[in-house]
Amino acid sequence: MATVRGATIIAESLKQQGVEYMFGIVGFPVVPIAAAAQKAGITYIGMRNEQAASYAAQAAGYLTGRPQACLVVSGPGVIHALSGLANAQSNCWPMILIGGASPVVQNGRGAFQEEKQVAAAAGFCKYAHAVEDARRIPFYVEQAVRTSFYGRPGAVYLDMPDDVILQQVEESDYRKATTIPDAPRPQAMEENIEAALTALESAQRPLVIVGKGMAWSNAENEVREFIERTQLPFLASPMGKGVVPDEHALSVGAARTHALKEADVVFLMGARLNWIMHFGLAPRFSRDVRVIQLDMSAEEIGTNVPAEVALVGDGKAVVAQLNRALDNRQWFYPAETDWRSALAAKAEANQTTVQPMIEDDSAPMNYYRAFKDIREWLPENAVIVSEGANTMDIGRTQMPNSLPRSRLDAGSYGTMGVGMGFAIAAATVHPDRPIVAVEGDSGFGFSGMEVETMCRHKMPVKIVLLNNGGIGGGMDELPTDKPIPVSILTPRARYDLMMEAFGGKGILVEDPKDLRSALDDAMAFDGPALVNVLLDPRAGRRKTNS
Ligand SMILES: Cc1ncc(C[n+]2csc(CCOP(=O)(O)OP(=O)(O)O)c2C)c(N)n1
Ligand SMILES: [Mg+2]
Repeated sequence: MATVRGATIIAESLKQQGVEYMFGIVGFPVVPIAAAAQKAGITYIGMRNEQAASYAAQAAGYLTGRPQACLVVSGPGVIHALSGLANAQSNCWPMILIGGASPVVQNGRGAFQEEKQVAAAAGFCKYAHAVEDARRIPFYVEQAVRTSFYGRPGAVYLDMPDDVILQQVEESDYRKATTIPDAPRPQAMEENIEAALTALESAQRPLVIVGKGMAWSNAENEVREFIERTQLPFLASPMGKGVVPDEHALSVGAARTHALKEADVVFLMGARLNWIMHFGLAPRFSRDVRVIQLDMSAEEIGTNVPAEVALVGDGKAVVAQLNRALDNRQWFYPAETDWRSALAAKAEANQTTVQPMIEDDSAPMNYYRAFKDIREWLPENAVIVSEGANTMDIGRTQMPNSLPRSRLDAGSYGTMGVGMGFAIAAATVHPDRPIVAVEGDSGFGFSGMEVETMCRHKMPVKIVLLNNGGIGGGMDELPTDKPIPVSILTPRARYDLMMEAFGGKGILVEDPKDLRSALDDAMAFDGPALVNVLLDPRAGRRKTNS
């Protein structure tokens, strides 16, 4: 009778449950798992830090629709990866972390890299469990993977002790689990569908907010149809961008502040009223705003603002219900209203404010001038990764998305250091699409070593680094007569040479007149490239120098 090792059972179970990608760092005791995963046909990407690996796994999960794996060693490896669990939970993205663990027989003895891993992970997970016997691996993998992406997605953790990884079991002694079907797509109550449309019809100043829940549920066709048919003004949450193209005529993203403040009825589609949406509260929202809320999770309904109508269900299924219900109504939001005119006027005024910065060709350049060239250069089907403070916030307004699931940023948890892992995940999942990471110099630094991973795997990621020499701003030179201010980094640091060190292409840009050709050279290069764009260290959202 043939025997099988625990490592092989976990690799084959993961593959069977739709795990195609594994990001990690090997060492004790997980080397056999990584090797078995490769043998089982899972793509294994060896990374340089577990944080970045755990960020990569969750982005791959969001992009593929099923959890993808992160594999880490016991003790410090698991602890580093907790950042990824927390970020995935906050973003509602699926991922499975597999942590190696000390052998069960050494528990409590002070084993090498021994840690209370299940307890540590549990606080940042939907599900965390230790596997105590190799014969139970198919059961635990099925339960973990299913929990990760059914309902509201999130992180799960499995603890794999060394002796379970190495355990040899008879093939006849364990049973494979069944393959988990796609996630259920529950519909909302019919009466609530009607109530939602009636509430929208009663609005003077309606606004649809499209969140990343709609991107996750692949609802782009349904949401686009709904917006077209109702003619409702909409804006997107940061990662809801592209579900409906940002440049759609009904987008009021360019008048975001005004739209949120003055709307009388808000239809929250797969978005949360958390800090990103100013909690739905005054003064950023109208004090008596009425809310229609669509969410996968019933627990989310009413957070911060009571919902007038609750649509609990899958984004794609529920918007399809709304579209069908529209067949019986002759209603759409009229073409000419005071609300539309006010939003258009506001958008135009906002554009007028930033136009001089866009057109300012002086060196060193400002953010808006840099984004002018980046925007014209960006291919329409690019996956845009972004992190930083100004870099990310200004970039959100200056780089439009026309496709769903094509913007990955610091997200609900506001995490710096996610960008390189996200870019590696995007390059792995979408080898046919351009991957562009627009990074602040601080944001890049958290996981900058991952450029080696990109070079080793010849991933054609294009990094555009907006280098102002600091966290939100820098200095012309480091002071020699006083302590270095807390947010200051090295002025004009040569991050481009980091990319060159590993065989990628690095380009330094000091004058805006050279930016476009540098971007073109980066795109033409067959491999990873980093364009290091030196910005005015005092550049900001508003012009600070004359
Ligand atoms: C893990 C983590 N640590 C620290 C922070 C605090 N933080 C917010 S933005 C930021 C960096 C902003 O600087 P940069 O990336 O250079 O962008 P800039 O605003 O300068 O364009 C930091 C460190 C964070 N959000 N996440
Ligand atoms: Mg900076």
